[in-house]
Amino acid sequence: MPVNSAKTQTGFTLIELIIGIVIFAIALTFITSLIFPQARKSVDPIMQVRATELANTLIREITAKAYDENSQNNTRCNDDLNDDGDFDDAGESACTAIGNFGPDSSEFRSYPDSNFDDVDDYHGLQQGAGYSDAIIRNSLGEILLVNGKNLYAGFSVSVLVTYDGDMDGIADNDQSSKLILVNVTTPSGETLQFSTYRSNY
Ligand SMILES: [Ca+2]
Ligand SMILES: [Ca+2]
Ligand SMILES: [Ca+2]
Ligand SMILES: [Ca+2]
Repeated sequence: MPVNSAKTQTGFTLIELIIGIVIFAIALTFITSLIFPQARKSVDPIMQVRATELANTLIREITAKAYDENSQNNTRCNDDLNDDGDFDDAGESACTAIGNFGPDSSEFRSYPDSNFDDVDDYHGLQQGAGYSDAIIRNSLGEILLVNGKNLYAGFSVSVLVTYDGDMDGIADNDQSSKLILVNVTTPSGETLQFSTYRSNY
């Protein structure tokens, strides 16, 4: 009966092992450099969609308000009822001066008071990550929660309102339209700008 006389065991030497580890490390670096940018790219569209949702919600809320503080109760500001070229006669009121944009007296957009009632009250509104009001709130001033979690954690939003009567995107002194700019910054620091107009009708 033949017997295996010499059973040689082959293994890796230390040098081979080290070379193997180095090659593996290089391969891993190469693979992750291919995969991770793709992963990051696939996250950004989701953040963009959520930023768009947030901006749309806010724009709907703003455009549903009166054109101006002085346009309440079925009157329009800058309506020259007696055609004398000014807005200070019976039943008339001038639109808010640009310098007075922002919340009018006793107006807030926080909890429990959330009582903005015209478009330019939102001028200067800043909420979310990095701002003194670190919470993005709904129209009632409440934090936006889904299943107890902050729906827009890490997002921030800011609003600017100006007069832009000829609607060319550049502020002017024509008080017949207001340009509403909404900036939303995603948790990754990308800022998306949205805008809309509200006219004095
Ligand atoms: Ca008048
Ligand atoms: Ca107001
Ligand atoms: Ca106002
Ligand atoms: Ca303009």
